[in-house]
Amino acid sequence: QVMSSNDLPESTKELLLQAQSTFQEKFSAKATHGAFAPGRVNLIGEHTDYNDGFVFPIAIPLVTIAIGRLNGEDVIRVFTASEDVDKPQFISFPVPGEESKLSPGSPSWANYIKGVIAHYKGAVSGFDMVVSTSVPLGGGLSSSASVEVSTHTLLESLFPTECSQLEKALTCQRAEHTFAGMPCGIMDQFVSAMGCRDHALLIDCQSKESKLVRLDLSGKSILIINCNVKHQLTGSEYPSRRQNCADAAAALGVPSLRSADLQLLRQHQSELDELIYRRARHVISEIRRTEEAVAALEGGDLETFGRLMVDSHNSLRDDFEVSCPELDSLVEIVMSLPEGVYGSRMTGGGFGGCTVTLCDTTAVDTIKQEVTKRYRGRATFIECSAADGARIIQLS
Ligand code: GAF
Repeated sequence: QVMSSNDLPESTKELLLQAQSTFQEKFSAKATHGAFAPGRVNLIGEHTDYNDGFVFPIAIPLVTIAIGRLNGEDVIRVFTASEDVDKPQFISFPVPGEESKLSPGSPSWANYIKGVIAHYKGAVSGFDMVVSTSVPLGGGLSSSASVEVSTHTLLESLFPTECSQLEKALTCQRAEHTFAGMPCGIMDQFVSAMGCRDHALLIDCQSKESKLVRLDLSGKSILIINCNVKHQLTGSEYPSRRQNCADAAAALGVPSLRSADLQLLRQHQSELDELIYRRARHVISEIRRTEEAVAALEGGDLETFGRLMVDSHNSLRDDFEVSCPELDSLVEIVMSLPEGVYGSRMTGGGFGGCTVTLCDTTAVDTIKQEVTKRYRGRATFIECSAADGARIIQLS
């Protein structure tokens, strides 16, 4: 999957040009190989991926660019153009081999890159690399997956090897587990690798099969609103939710919550801790909602799709407890508009980040005005379409 730099969307082209000039400046040479990988927004199916459930994300036109060049030495040098990362922005380390295994450390931004190099299927030799992104860092739009998948795609270009898209997503997920310490599911890396323009991706996280669902947005918009708050997620909350789900599945006697239904859950209610019961109720109902939402979209029923988005938000807020006052307030403001809004919900892991809203394009300005007037913090808006997944870029 190779794309000429001339065919890139304008915003990606601009980011690439900046990365190329940074590369020239830092390494006194021209980059010869390049790749990009997008961030994502999940339309519905939250905290279901690590329960073998369904998710329904799109890749977005915000991307990470990774460009590089073989350096003929036994060293890998990486510069990040992002300034709001822990310093230094430049690191170098020996090419991993028998004597020098890669390990995570500081600066933390480099762990995503080192992790992918460490787990890459092919043999790697020395190279120089610049990474640059337009995905807001820590904004719940999968900036980390886009760094991992763009790094992997650059490696595929520099060191070609047989590797399926699924293997690539799994390698990047493994990098995040082992080098960034985040026990994420497969959704973010999967859609960053396999997203497709004008389509959402229904991923069955049990079979790891996926289906593209056409997203006809004529007269409609997907509006992402960033609440610009990040409460701690990587720390303890995400792993503890995973544990709650594993405990629930064990108590219900099923391999994962995908195999349970609400009836089974109710039968076991008296033996379950109240918190575990609510966690499971979110996951089980969210898996069902996701299937219903996809069917509604395929049938052109946006009202039902929107209602399920709001049900999803309420369940994440009340049962799974991963929302926060800022996200709740954004959803409430948007849903209080009298017309033009189908649905709105928090998206991604939670505890900050973004909401996603499905609305008529004519309602976008009113939503922005209303949020700007009523939201207590500083919200930022991204109107987005469904974009392509990662590609190798043929540099001109
Ligand atoms: C984060 C994780 F990385 C995903 O795997 C997923 O679990 C998501 O939170 C919640 O749906 O983005």
